[in-house]
Amino acid sequence: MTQEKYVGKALKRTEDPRFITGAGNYVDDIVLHGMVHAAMVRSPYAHAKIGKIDRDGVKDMPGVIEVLTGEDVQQAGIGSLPVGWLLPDLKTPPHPAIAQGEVHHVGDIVAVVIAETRAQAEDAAAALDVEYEALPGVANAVDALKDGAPQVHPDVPGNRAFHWEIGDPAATDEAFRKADRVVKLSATNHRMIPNAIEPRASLAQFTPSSGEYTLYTTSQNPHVHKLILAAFVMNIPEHKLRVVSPDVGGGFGSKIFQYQEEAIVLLAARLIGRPVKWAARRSESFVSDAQGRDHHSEAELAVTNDGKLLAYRVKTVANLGGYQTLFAPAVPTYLYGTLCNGVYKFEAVHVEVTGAMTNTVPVDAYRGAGRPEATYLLERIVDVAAHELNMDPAELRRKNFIQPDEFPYQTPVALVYDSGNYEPALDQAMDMMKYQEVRAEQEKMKGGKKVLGVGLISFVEACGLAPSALVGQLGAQAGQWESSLVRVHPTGKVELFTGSHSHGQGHETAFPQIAADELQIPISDIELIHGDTGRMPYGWGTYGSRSAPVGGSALKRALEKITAKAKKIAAHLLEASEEDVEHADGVFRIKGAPDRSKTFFDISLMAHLAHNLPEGMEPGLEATAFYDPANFVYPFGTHIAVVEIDTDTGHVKLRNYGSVDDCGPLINPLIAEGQVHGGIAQGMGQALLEEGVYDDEGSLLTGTYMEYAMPRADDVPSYQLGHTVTPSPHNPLGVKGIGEAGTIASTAAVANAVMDALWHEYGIAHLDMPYTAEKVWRAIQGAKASK
Ligand code: MCN
Repeated sequence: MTQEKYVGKALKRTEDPRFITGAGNYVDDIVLHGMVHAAMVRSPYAHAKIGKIDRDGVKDMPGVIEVLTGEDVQQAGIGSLPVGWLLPDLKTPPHPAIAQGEVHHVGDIVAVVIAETRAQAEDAAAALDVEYEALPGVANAVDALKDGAPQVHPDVPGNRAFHWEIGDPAATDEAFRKADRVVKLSATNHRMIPNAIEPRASLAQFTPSSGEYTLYTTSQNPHVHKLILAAFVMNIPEHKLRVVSPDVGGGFGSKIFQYQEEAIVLLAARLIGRPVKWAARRSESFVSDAQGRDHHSEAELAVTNDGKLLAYRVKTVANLGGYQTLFAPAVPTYLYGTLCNGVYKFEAVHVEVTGAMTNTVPVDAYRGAGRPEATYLLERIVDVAAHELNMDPAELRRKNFIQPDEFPYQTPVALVYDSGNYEPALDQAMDMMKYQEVRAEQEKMKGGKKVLGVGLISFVEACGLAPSALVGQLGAQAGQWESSLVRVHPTGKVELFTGSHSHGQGHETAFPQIAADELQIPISDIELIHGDTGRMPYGWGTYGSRSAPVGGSALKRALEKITAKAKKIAAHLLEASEEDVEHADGVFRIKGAPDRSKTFFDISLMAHLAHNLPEGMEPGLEATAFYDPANFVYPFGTHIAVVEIDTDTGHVKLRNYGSVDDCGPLINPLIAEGQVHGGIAQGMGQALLEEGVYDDEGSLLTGTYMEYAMPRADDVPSYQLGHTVTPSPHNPLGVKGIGEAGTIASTAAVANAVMDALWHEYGIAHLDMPYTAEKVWRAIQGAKASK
């Protein structure tokens, strides 16, 4: 019987029935005996000194058990939440679990009320009287760096947390001297607020007899939570903390980091001696989940009149917010600056980034983390150049692509791209989207009530984070390998354990697909277990689209150990030499004598019964592997957006969207497409709708869905998706990540489409996102008035 192939098959996700029938098990679904509830008292001020906190005023309210403040955290020896990536001269202000003395952003925690029920805790939290002395605040990062700006933290002079650069400034100057033209772009990549379906939640339990804690929390990387919370925050031995992240309803980057609330429930559970749960209200998420993007950049592109891109120079100010969370310093530097080369063959690139503290919610990784910002800026300025040179944007790109025979390709900004072939993706996307016909239609519609814009971008991204030694040299306080344990039970049923975490990415389907092919058994015999540090070997979790290339590769290696041992057992049972045994068609059999075979069940059973094993072989069939990749992986592609703008109202409609992505061989095309679908919606949301807005001093003006516009189904068209396959040469599956590609590409594609329309119609070179009807209408009125 021929064994069914699973990798490459568009299987429906096996986890979905439990999600769509309400059978998921999320943190807030967990109820423990004696559990009580925590409600956070959050600062309404962006910057203020904390005065008297009247705990006694609420202690007699119904159900109230305890009120904790910064003093309690200090007395309990709870450490500051650490930063996990160091840069030279990085200034890192302390980040206590509960603010001590001063608050630094709206939503900073000043006290916590623990009560019998959630309602009682929230009522008392609302009633708690806290005195504040307001201090001047600053929200805009460029303003924060100006002389005389309000000082956010005393130990970060001038609010300048770091200055970082990459690339060769002299070589860049030299290339600029050769240019016929310097194209300039001053652009803001505005603040994004993450909105996973499931708000963050944490539940802590403390067992006094053993001194052990269990933390159920909405994490993308429970092992990292365990390491940091145990070793740096709670100051307890790591083996005394078990972190469980059961079903998690989306993260998009915002659930990578350790948050104040996690330390608070751990401390409260110990002090009170009962399990303590906190679950965010959506309005809390707006002021407490780490936010995204928020750059202001000045970019310059050196070009020749015939369309050669010579060099690129970027100066960026990155807003870090009121504290630095786990990856904050890495996002606008190593994840952003190193990607500024894009898909082009530049002679030189130079990027400078200044990180500024402000009185806003902290900024950290948000799907794509630095790479959407780099792609947006570069692909926007390449379009401005195309417009100035009067060249077709597709042709300008094609002319400057790194060529397929130039890989591995050393860029001027540190990265070595592993493999790529950019032109076929561009061609396929142009064909699929009928690019030339749309351009003709655009000409036809010129001057009408509705006008068209076409946005085309070609991108590359670095994901599958990555060699531990390299990221260590660059400042990461973490390893970047992944582990997998494969446990075969006597009956041949298999459990896969991974340090990766699935919170919407479909690992429970895709990982068993890899295993079913390697073991040649039905996929229904295999189950993936993840998200519990008490059950699996160490791992570094899910972010930077690393689960398939790094976690999947660790799994492949562990599976290979299983099949190697199984083959030895089969040879022994068949009384043949190992070289004469092949693993094919779902059995281990003697080459040339297919009737002499052993099934996976026969072997699993014998491995456990151990009645007849090769001499010296240990019983059991279980293997662990650790995989540390040799490089990042570099997915790429071309995305094309077509927008229609109503010139009377300024309303922008995304009419068509097509993408051709290359993430190497697809493990599960349905899942990969789903990832691209969600990613496109997230990226177009930034271009057209979403914007986190603060007033000058740091009050959040977009703290609810009334002001913060998330994309809805009727904002997006039906996408057209295609792919090319260029394997990564350095991992055993050849796969590259796909989890962020849609978001990395689509913001730039949609932005270019809007600006393409406004350039063709009115000669407007650039507007900052989001392209709301009002903004577009005003720009059109301005352009008409100045004609
Ligand atoms: N895959 C595949 N073939 C490939 C590559 C990947 O079939 N060549 C599949 C993988 O098997 C996996 C999925 O695609 O099931 C995504 O894999 P990968 O690109 O490795 O990304 P991760 O699983 O590491 O997910 C992380 C990535 C990131 S960084 C963010 S942010 C993000 C994203 O995934 N957050 C998400 N996608 C999300 N999707 C949902 N629903 N929710 C989130 O919070």
